[in-house]
Amino acid sequence: MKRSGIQKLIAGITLGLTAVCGTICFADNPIVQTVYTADPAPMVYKDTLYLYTSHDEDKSTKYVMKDWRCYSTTDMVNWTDHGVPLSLKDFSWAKSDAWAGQCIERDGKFYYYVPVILKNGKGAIGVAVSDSPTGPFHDALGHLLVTTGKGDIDPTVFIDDDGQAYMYWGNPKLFYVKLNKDMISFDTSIGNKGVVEVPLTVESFGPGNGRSWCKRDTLYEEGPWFYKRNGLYYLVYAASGLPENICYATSPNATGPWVFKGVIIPTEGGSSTNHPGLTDYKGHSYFFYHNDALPGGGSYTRSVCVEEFKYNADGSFPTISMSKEGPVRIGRLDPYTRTEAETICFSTGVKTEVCSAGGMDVCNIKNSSYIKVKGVDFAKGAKSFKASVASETKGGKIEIYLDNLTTGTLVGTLVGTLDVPSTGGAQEWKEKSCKIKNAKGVHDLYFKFVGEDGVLFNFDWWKFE
Ligand code: FUB
Repeated sequence: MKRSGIQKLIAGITLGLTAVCGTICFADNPIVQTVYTADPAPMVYKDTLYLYTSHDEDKSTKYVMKDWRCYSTTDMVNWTDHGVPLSLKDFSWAKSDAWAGQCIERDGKFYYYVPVILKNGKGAIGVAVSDSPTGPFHDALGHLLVTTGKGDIDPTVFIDDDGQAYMYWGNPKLFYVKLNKDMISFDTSIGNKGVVEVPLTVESFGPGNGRSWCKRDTLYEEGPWFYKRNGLYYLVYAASGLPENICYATSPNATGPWVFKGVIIPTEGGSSTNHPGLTDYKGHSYFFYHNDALPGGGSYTRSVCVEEFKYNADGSFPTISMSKEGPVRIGRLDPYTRTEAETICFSTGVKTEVCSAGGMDVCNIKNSSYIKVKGVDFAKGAKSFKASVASETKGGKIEIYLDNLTTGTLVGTLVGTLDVPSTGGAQEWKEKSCKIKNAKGVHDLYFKFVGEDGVLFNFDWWKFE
């Protein structure tokens, strides 16, 4: 079809902008677009950054949360979906509310601390364990780890240099225990049967602003994130009533007293909660949080985002703003090794599911949905593309673009088209390939899915040759 003059003009401007600022910037935040995620908890293990999240159900109007999710990256822009490593069903004694948790490694085992509601309606913290960061996790105790009956949510765990592990948690109170080396029991010789309540003083957590849904003397609300950096302990937390912002306190000791330091992320957007998760990775500092940025987003349909930041010289935080761009890419993706289709920088219209061939696959693929993969290094050039696909319908096509989609006024480079036939079943996997032209150097890669109405096919992995 011939493009009109105005379309040509817009396309020209688009190309000009592309030349100036690289590729057209499709947002990279939120990190996950296939489900709503909240309460981020990053963990670096070996050379990979794992991200654990809670999960808001689609169209939710309450905190209806049944499982936790896991994602990983090595470049801070492309995230691989590892599915559901832990769910409420794994705790036979729990009833509901799979809220904010944190996973930590000790001696090659991974311990996932999570809050749940018990069958008697009270809250508690449980702990699950796995030999792999991506699970599956199983209930480590067969019963709860700790309960005070006073808002037992949002556990955060840190292992100090001397090997002592601490777990802080709570809303509206703040508690900690000193975990034993086994990570599934705690020192009962301190506090009240081992549980120490942190004094919520104005000096430690800032003066209450009267905005809380119930009366608070300080800004502390929930979602503590506890860690140490350069000998200084940090408690970063969701604060200031609803809608929340994120504040922090520091201390020279793991157990306080804490000194209030101010706001890091001001209130922004339409989610009434926020939740911090921090880590350093490959020499960069990252702040994870959640907001309402995905279409359909709100207080109960949240999405995890990330920003890179630099600590000030005295260890204090700069103010951090929420962005659509997220952090700068810190690696390149090698397209000549098998890449899971669920390794995604940004996508629209697709979902993921457990794959019969192992791991996850991308499903719910419909006409015009797409996946973007950022920073793909084709080096001297690719000649062909191979993918594992399955279709119980008529199938469709994968159009492979570099730098942009070609859609509306956007112009990318179409380097190949893979025909996906019916394979006889939604999990009947077949490898299909097509020729590739002009794919050299580093590019953002787009898979645009094309076909008739309805679900076209599923997509497990891909590779260029
Ligand atoms: O996601 C449910 C709850 O909302 C979390 O546990 C809190 O931190 C808040 O984000």
